[in-house]
Amino acid sequence: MPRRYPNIILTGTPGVGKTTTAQQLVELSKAPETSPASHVPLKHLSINKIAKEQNFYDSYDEELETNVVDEDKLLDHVEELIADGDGEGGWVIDWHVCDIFPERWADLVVVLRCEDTQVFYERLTSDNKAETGEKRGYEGKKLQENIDAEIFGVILDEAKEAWPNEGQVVELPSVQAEQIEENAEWIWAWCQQWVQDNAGRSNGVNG
Ligand code: DAT
Repeated sequence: MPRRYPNIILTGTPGVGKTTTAQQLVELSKAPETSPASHVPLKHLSINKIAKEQNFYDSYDEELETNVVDEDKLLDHVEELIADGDGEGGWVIDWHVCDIFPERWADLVVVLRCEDTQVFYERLTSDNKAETGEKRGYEGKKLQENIDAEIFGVILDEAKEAWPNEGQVVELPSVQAEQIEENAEWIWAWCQQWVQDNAGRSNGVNG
């Protein structure tokens, strides 16, 4: 059955602002001024959180100081989650990896970018993770690899390869604080438009 609400993958290098943006987006979708016609219930699906809670870790990469996720276990679990509620959609899937997800899971892939290297460096070394509030404190190889990945747009390339159709992948800048809200609003408007364009598909009405 077609989805009633769109699924979005929100991706980008760690520290670009995925969690903060996803949280704002979900808040926007709950705003009381939303009219019933434009009601799009969005749910934040943090893959980091799931991997941690379900302990989907395979091993630990000492060099990159990071847990390695068992992708098969993770995909099975997320597939079950998003099939819930008759697969009505409305999931905002937030992770720094996107190309392991099946193409059919997402109606839009948003890649957040922080192309100001100084700002990004400061975020990775000093900022707190929006997810847990803990210091990110990246250093050494982990810091360098993430900075390089952001400079070269690695995740954007991966997203474009996995979702090759025109308009499926959108790149949004996330350097300045006000861009968090602008991006959340842009995605929110896109969701409402999607629902309008797809109305009737899921209720048996054929135009
Ligand atoms: P991610 O989920 O991509 O790892 P995050 O949402 O945890 O990133 O954000 C990391 C930190 O950077 C957090 O302290 C909030 C801050 N931040 C994110 N996007 C920002 C932006 N556009 N401007 C200023 N600060 C931002």
